[in-house]
Amino acid sequence: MIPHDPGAFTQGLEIRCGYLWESTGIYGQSSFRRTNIGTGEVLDLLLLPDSFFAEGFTFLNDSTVCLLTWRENTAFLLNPWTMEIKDEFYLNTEGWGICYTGEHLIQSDGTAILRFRDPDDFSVFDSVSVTLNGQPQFFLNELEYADGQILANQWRTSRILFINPDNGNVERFINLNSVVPQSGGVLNGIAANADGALFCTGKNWPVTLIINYI
Ligand SMILES: [Ca+2]
Repeated sequence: MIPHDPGAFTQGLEIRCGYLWESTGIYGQSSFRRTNIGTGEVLDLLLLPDSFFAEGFTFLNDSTVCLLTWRENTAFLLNPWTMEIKDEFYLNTEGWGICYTGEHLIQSDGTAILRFRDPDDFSVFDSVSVTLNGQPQFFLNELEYADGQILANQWRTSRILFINPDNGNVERFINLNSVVPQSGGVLNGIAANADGALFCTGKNWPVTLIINYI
């Protein structure tokens, strides 16, 4: 495990270009951060205007990040190296989590539905309902795309679902209950690296856990 800023109300986590990137929520405190992947030290930070509550994010390429907001109907495009907002899309749902397959964006809104969006104009072209043994899985939150599967953290649980993007079936899940730190809030940050490690943190957690998920 590595240290994590306990003041960070984590909403999204992703590994890119050798750094661990994070978004945090709360009106007046919402941020996007570049952190040291080995120490958790915050190296750079963009603070959003007070009227926006940041949610999940994902990289579209090495120099473009798509960052959701919760109820502000806005998805920002920003440059993670200059921390400048470059553009924005209209978001017609609540924003919770988002990941990128390399071809399209997949977005959650707190329900059991995942929407597939075109990265060029953010339009929805498909969606799946996520089920486990036929039962809808609500509160899908922070997402990650790895090994052709969608990984989803289910809000208010320590479960990470492994979802088949073709049909929404949960193929398996892991539960981090036994390793979640005593202090802090819910699990809300999952980021996979290329070696099969999953970095997991949560709202105001003092640490980021590193687990093997394969
Ligand atoms: Ca993620």
